[in-house]
Amino acid sequence: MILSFRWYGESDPVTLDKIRQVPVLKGIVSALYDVPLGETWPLEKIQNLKAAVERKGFILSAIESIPVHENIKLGRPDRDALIDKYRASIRNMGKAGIPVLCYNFMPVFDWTRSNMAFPLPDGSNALSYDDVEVLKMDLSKGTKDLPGWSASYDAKELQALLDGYQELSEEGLWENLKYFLEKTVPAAEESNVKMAIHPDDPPWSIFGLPRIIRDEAAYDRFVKLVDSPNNGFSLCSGSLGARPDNDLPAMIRKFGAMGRIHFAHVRNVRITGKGAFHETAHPTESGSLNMYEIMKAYSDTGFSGPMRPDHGRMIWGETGKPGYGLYDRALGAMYLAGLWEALREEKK
Ligand SMILES: [Mn+2]
Repeated sequence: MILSFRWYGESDPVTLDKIRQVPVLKGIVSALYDVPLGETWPLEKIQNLKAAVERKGFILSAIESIPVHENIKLGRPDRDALIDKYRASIRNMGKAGIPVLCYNFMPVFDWTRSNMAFPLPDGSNALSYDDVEVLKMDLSKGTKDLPGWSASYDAKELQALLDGYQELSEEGLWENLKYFLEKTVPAAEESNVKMAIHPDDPPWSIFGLPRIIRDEAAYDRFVKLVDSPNNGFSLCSGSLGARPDNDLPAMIRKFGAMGRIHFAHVRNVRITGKGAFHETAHPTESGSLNMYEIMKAYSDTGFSGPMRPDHGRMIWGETGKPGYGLYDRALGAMYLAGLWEALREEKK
């Protein structure tokens, strides 16, 4: 297992110099943030990113993410041209020797929350989600007023997307995902890149949009879409764990044994009601998930890919990108490293 940390590039206030003072971290997970959506990632830029990470003593263990253009998800006429560019990005990743590509297939909204600074009893704050609050959000002005939403669609663009997905439905989205994978997985195979889809977050439909990568049944279906070891998962415990019916240790054992888990996001979450949860510190006692059993499942299945603490709380007065401060993620990394060391020692 390569314990890793997400870094948002040179403009991230959480610098590589800070990250390298967390003693257990070996890998960095990052992306190019200046390539327009839909364009091919240039080899030279990927190599420069890799060199910047390696200069500080890390390996670039995964790319998270190369975004998938909405027109690919919607199956619009220009999708073939867009997929060709995506394939070229995968080949360039392969040439640069980067082994894992995290991506997602969530329509319009990536991860979604109702409160970016939900107060916890200890005085820290974390991201939270509640279906009731999300239903009250006003989409009539586009995305600009939504919490944590950076890309912007104006009212007309957003409505066109919502209508497009309404018409497409869940089955249509599955078909378009299969189409995308049939074209990209062969490029990943040739390039020695493992494609790793991130689950939807939250793992259920929001705003009437189809969201399909949400539970074990979806994972079963996904691995069969294109039956290749290069077609696998970024298994995110915090995303999938917002559904009490997802048995995470069982899913890790099942898909880990199949060699389909290529990247692990490990964090805890507390379920507070139906369609409601908030993020927490990483330890088991902080939330609803048994982190020991999750880590034991990874250890027992011989997981060797990158793993990272996921979103952290904001603690000690830190401000910055919600979920991506330094302090609580560093605590999370230490906790995961401790569990891992104990599990490895027990095996000896
Ligand atoms: Mn995640």
